[in-house]
Amino acid sequence: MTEPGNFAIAPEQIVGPAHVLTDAEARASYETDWTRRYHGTAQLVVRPGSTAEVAAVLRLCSEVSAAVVPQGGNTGLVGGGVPRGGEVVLSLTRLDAMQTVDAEATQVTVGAGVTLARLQDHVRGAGLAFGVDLASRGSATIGGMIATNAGGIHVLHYGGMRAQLVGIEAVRADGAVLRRLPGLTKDNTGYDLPGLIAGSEGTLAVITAARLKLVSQLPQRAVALLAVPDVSSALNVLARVRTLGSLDAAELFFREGVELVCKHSGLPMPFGASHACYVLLECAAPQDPLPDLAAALEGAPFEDSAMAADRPGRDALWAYRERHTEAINAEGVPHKLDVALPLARLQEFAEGVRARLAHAVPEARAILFGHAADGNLHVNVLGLAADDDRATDTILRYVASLGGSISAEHGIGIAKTRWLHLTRSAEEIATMAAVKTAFDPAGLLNPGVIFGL
Ligand code: 2HG
Ligand code: ZN
Repeated sequence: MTEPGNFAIAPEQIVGPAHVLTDAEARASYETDWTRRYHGTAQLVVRPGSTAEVAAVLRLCSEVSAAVVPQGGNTGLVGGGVPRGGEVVLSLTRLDAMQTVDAEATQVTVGAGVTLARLQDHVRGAGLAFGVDLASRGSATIGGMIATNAGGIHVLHYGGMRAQLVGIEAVRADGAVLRRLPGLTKDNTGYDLPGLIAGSEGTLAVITAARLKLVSQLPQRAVALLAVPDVSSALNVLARVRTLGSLDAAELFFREGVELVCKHSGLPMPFGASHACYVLLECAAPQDPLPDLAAALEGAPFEDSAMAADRPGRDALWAYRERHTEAINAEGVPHKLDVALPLARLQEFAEGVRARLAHAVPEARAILFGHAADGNLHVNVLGLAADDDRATDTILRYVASLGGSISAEHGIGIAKTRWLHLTRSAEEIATMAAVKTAFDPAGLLNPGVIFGL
């Protein structure tokens, strides 16, 4: 690691003194992740205001081999956006410009630091919508969401962030700018560099802007919250509704999570009795989807239900799902896993993972919730020290044995590097490492992330 004084010129000369944070108090919020599990000391926090400034700062760091951790809204959950110790944190939140929506192409170009909520408001004003949505929309930035190929609640309808990407502007560690933003939906000219940078978790290049695909607004919405006995019943319900074509979200959660949400939010339990499992379905269409949704659910295996078509009613049902993350955080520092299973193994996993944990790590308290249609479950584990990996090891080995993914939508970060080999072959890991070297031969961008130190 280099000392600040070793830079050829002071970073302040590039970004201005107000945007280089050196004292501990000013750096603090950039040095700890949202869960409080991951933290490290940054040499500096630098906040560039343009792509040219990003390039100049990266060149400066590259000259003295200073490692760089790119950071967006700092909502990542795998420790990939905070320093491990001594790096320069490059905060991209000032890159928050949004171009006028291109209504003909149904695309927009925005800076990496634009939050998802601002993008959603901006495109709504032009009568369009963005295909990705997630609970941390107020803070998560577009650059960070691309870097992690974020998923969220509408993946079943529109795909994840990579699927929304028409073009990208990103800066390599050596300061070279890769700019491809013309908005061509068809362009098979060599390798898909934007697609490769998406999901690379800040290890290949620093994203500065993106050209994004937009989708039609579907103004009529209906939400159903159903209490079901188990995951198999939830999937049965899902299958009935999926054929409607208007299904926009299908979320799954369980008794422990709902109880925690109610405890920390003061919300009443959703139904009179407590139930083992809940599935929340949202349909969206140009015309009111509620009658079709209700008809599709007739005879489905649920124990209780609530439906809403108006905005306050829908938000009230969504709260039971969206408040899981904050309720868990209020209870302690969680270990967060983000796995996907083939749908046919989801019921087996939901039961088996609890049984395995009870046996191997009895003090672990697991809360499961997630995106039913994607087979994506968030396994949050409370009750363990930050460096106690026993639950993670038990769960990820089980996931791999069932043919699942150890990292469905949050990335590997530094949290899961030890287990990368469970679902990627030695040849695949070597090929990924060669790609990393091609972009960043000195290994200065987000060292330790994906591959480990
Ligand atoms: C969600 O689906 C996010 O709400 C966060 O992916 C999941 O907190 C988590 O583990
Ligand atoms: Zn999720």
